[in-house]
Amino acid sequence: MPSVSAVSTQYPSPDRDTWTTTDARAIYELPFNDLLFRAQSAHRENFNPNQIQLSKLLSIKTGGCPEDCGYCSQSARSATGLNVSRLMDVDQVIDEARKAKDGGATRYCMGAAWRSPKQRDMDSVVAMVRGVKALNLETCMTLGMLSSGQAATLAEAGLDYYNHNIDTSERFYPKIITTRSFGNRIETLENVRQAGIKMCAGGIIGMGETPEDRIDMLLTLANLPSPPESVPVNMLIPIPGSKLSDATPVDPIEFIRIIALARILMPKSHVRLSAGRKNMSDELQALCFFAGANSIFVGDTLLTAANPGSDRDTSLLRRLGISPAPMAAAK
Ligand code: SAM
Ligand code: DTB
Ligand code: SF4
Repeated sequence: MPSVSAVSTQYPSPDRDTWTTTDARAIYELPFNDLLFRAQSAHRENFNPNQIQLSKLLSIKTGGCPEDCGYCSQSARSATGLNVSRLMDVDQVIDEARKAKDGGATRYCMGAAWRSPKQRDMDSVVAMVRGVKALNLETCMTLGMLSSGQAATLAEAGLDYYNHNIDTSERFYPKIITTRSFGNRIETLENVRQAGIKMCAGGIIGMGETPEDRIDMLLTLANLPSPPESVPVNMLIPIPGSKLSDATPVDPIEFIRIIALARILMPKSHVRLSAGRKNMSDELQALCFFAGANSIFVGDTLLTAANPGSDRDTSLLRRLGISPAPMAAAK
């Protein structure tokens, strides 16, 4: 194991050169306490360590998706027994957003089980963005692949964030998804960035990938021309009937190491402890917050799967002395 001093302690300078694979692997392999100390130091330089951002998810169009993502409950190619629904009405989405705001969320994330939005759906999603923004919530959407024109339309509507995950390393990607490529994902991220929408991009841990795949996924994100403002790290929720229903659970210590590495490689980004918290102990979540995670999804449900819910989260945050972060000032 290398000591702290054996690894470069400088971030790429000034803030943004590229990180090398050698550096990232050496940081990941530091003794646990050195790794967490370094991650917590990077965290404190950039954020209030006792605040976390609260987001709420809503599935605005559930199931029947043509893509074959092996982890997902919503792929039409897996027998997950999910009820398929049409795109929700705009008013209903805005009502749900109001409830989320009352529950303390500052960002509202709307997800659709599409390969990409159809032109005929764009008016509705634009109306959703405008309506949710009018409630003084930050808006986020995840609708699959976007053309540059669609990204421009969403930017014009005032969309704050677009979520589009690279999910894993480029090498492991074809083992999980065959209906679109890693390159397709990067193209959409470029379209989002070009349109001036903030980027939310991360991935999933626990799909049978190696530690090197996890590290390479973070390196791809950190080395984008500008890294994502928001980095969701999901722990796989094994969905019965999906291809990954029997995936081997992740070692929690390795999971914490990945959160710490995300914090160090992308010191100014929000790192979201995303799907999978329901299966995590309070202690594991606490260590993830110490390692630099500073955002969560609140509420009983993610898109289709269960989340801890407000009683457990309120109790956990109170016991940790962590409070919800106020909404970022609009730029
Ligand atoms: N259809 C859109 C897309 O794929 O871009 C948006 C919705 S999709 C459900 C959003 C992300 O949720 C996926 O990219 C994946 O990272 C994450 N996700 C989906 N199912 C999951 C599961 N069972 N466990 C953990 N994360 C999951
Ligand atoms: C992300 O990285 N995680 C969220 C959000 N982006 C859209 C989705 C998690 C989905 C978990 C499985 C489900 O609810 O179906
Ligand atoms: Fe469809 Fe998104 Fe699920 Fe893939 S992750 S099957 S694109 S809803």
